[in-house]
Parts: sequence; structure tokens; C-alpha cells
Amino acid sequence: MAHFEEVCKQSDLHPKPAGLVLQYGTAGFRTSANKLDHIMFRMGLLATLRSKKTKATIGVMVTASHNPEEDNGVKLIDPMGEMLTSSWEDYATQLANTDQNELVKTLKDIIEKEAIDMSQEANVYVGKDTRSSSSSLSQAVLDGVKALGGHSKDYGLVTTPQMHYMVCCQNTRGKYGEATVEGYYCKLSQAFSQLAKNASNRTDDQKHLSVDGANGIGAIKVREMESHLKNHMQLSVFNDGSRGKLNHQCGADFVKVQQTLPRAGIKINPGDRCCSFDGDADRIVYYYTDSQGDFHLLDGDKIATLISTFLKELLNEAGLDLKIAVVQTAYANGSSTHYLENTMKVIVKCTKTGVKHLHHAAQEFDIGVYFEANGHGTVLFSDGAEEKIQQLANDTNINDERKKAAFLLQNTINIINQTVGDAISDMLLIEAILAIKGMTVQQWDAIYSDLPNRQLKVKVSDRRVIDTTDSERRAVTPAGLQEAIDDLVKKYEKARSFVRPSGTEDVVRVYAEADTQESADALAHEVSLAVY
Ligand code: 16G
Ligand code: ZN
Repeated sequence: MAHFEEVCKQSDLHPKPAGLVLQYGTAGFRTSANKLDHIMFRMGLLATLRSKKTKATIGVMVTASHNPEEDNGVKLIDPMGEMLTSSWEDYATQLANTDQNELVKTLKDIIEKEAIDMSQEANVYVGKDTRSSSSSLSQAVLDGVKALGGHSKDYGLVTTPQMHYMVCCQNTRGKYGEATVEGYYCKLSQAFSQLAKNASNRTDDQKHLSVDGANGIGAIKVREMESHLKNHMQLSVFNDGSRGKLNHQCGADFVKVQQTLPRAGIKINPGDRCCSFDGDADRIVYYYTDSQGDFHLLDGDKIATLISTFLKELLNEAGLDLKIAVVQTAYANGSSTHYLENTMKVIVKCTKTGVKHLHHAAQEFDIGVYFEANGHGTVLFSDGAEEKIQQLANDTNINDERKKAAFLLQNTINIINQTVGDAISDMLLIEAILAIKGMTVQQWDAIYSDLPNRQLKVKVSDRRVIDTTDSERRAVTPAGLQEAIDDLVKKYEKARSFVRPSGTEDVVRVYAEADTQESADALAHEVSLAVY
């Protein structure tokens, strides 16, 4: 078979460093960029097989998100724009680690196991972030696709969520939108201007937002989006990549973990509404400083609360009986869960960390709002829910209030990127909600008060000895660890703590929250000692 000869020939140009073993984890492959060339070539091969198997276009995104500039990574995107199905993650790992001379055999094994028809056409979309290593690495992906006879389309510099969006648009034959970056801007900006019509007399101050682009792709793309928003929004983009280093002392991960302003590149006044993207623009957090200079963070939990409150109010006004739920992880602040369950009375579900777990859980409801505390999240509408909203919007026999609510719901659906968390789309939705509700960032922040919390990481010889259950909230091994944590937690008020092995770093993560920052810090410290 000519293709396999070509694979052999080409794979010699993308050699695997001897002894290197990597695993396709929660966010695909991620490590130092200089170790990834062979991985990229092989993911081009795998994406081609996946495309033949699903008879659909598959996406490949070259990025290491919020990791340092020196790292890179890759993940595959399945036909509806979702993460690669778990059963294929094992194939990715096998292909990545197989020796050069066994590569064709490994490919043939996958083809046989999956009964792939090799005469089927294959289409792969490829995108990359702004890392200096991304160009040659995405070329290696394209080489892999070509070697197996697949067709590829190189989108060049795009955000991760834009890539997910393109794949979904293509496979739904345009039903979700047009599979171009321009089409993405048009769909979202049109929805935004429709929503903004319902906000009365916005002042320039209300239209202004400071955006920390983490010196990454999000900075470029949010500026392109701004030019489609006409005078509906005024953005000041900081950390736009013109000077600073990607993710260095800035960006959503830095702000969330350090609980502080970006240390680099941002000039803001007390009370200004600001947000930070991460390096590939699939996460967003908001914040401001008060007149005392104190920092206030509005993370994924606050975002989920704002969005689900807005949706619930609209459903009531529209008279639509749709089941809405919020999906969180163990990292969700206890105050947010308490507020959602007891005040808002929505269903709250907790899943393991990692977008795919939240995404799947959210699919079980008419409307599933999912957010990780770190700012990754979106809203999913079931087909049935979208249909009901559509029908109501077209119904001429309803009163003005119901009509308006249906119109707002319709445009909310259009502004959201349902394929994956999307900083730009989330930002537009949040801005629209604040504008419609006439709410300041301080009023949004005051919906509930976060419990003080602390995250620590602990280096251990083998993090896999820790196994967890109950959505990672309890440790089952090693024996005695959970009992020790329970005893420590009892010493503090409103306290909660858990430990879990990281899926992206060789560390164990510790989370603690309590009634005061001192208590949260002390509890996190004590629990980290119990992990040793
Ligand atoms: C990955 C996940 C993110 C999760 C994080 C946890 C995706 C696309 N990304 O970045 O959702 O919060 O891992 O990292 O699933 P950790 O396991 O190191 O704590
Ligand atoms: Zn990211």
C-alpha cells in the first residue's frame, strides 16, 4: 500500500526521541515543544484515521494553553466539536510511544480494530496558537495527514474554541454557522448587537472593558472581534503580545491561582471592569480593584451564577418549562454551590476535573451551564430546548413580555459557543447580561461572597498512589489519608478540603476553603503535610 510506504518515509523526517514516553491526558499531549515533532506527525496520522472512521471532518489544535511559552501541545477535536472520544485517547498514546519501525504495524492494528475503510476520504482541519514553536509543529501535523492521503485545511492562527467551532460548523453543513473565522465573528457579533438593543442607555463607561490577552492568540482575535462590534463595546487590550511573554505573570490562570492582578502589562483604575484570557482563549476570569486597592476575583463559579440566573429569569418570563442545571467540579467555591442550590434552586451537579466530564454531564439537561472555577465553561442547549425557544419566538399569539424573553433566549443561544468554553464568546455573553440587567461588576460580585480558599501543589514520588472517588472529593487510597483530612477539616469553620493527582503535572493538588483566609491557608498546609 503506497500510503504506508509514504508514512514510513515521512516518519523518518519526524523521528521519535529514544525512550520518550508521553500520554494523551485531559488536555491532549503537553510538554516541552522540542519533544513534540513526532507526536504532531503521528496525530496527523491519527486524525486522518479518525476522519475516515467517523466519515467527518476532524480538528487538530496545536497549543499548550496556559503553559509557559517553551511548552506546546496538541489535541484532537471530534465531529461535533467535542473532545476526542476516550476510547481513541488510548490509540493516541499507543501511536505516540511506538518505535519508528513499529509505527505502520500500530497503525494497521488501529485500522483493523476499528474496521476502518481506508478508501474513505479524510478531512482534517488544523489550527495553532502564537507560540514560536507552533508553526513547525502544525506543519508536522499537516505532513502526517498528507502521508496517509488525507485532505487538510490549515486555519493558521486561531483560538482553541474557534477551531472547535469550525469543525462543528463543517460537520453540521453550516447549520451551526459558517466554518470560517469571519463567519464566527459575524454570528457572535450579530447576536451581541441584538442583545445590546435591550440594554437601555449604556454609557461609555459601561461599554468599556479591559482585556488581558495573556500575550496570546486571544489578544489578536478579540481585536478582530471588536471591529465587528461597531460601537457596542470599547475594549482596551493589554498584554497583546507586542512586548510581553506568553502567559508570563498574566492571563487567566495566573490571575486565578495567584488571586491577584496580572503583574505585567496592565494599567487599570479602581472599579474598572477587567478580564483575563488564557493563552489559547478558552478560559476567562473577571476582576476589579476597589477604592482600597483590594483585588476582587469573579471566577468561573461567579460566571456560572450570573449566566444561570439570567437564563432562569428568561425561562420564567417566557413561561418555558425547561430543566436547567449547573455543572461544577470539586474546585467550585462552597458559597457558589450553596447559593445555586438554596437561593436559586437550580440543580447542581459535580463532576471530575476536565472539560469532557463537565460537558457530558451538562448534556443530560435541557439547559446545562458548566464552568470550572478556573474560568473554562459554556452553556449547552438540548435540541428540544432550542426547538421550544424557536417556536415561542415565532409564535405571534403571545404577549410582549414572553416575546421579548424568547428573543433574548434565541440570541443567547447564538452568542454562545456550545462546542467548548470560549473566552471571547463568554465575554460577550457576560457583557450583554450586565448591560441588559444594568448591573455593575461590583453588584455582580455581591451576589454571594466566596469562602476564602487556597490551592497548593505537593511533589510526591508517585502521585498515582492517590486514588479518588465522589468526583475527586474523597481519597480512597492511600489508606488513612481521607480520615486524616476529615480530622483536619473538623478543626475549622465552614471548612472543606480535598486532594487529587494532577492530570497535567507531576504533582498532587491540595484544595482547602474555610471561613477565614488564615484558616484556609493553615488547612491547606496541614493537608499537604498529610499527603507526604
Ligand atoms: C486541563 C483541562 C482543564 C482542567 C485542568 C486541570 C481540558 C481541555 N483542560 O487543562 O479543564 O481544569 O486540566 O489540570 O480538559 P490538573 O489536572 O493539572 O489540575
Ligand atoms: Zn486554555
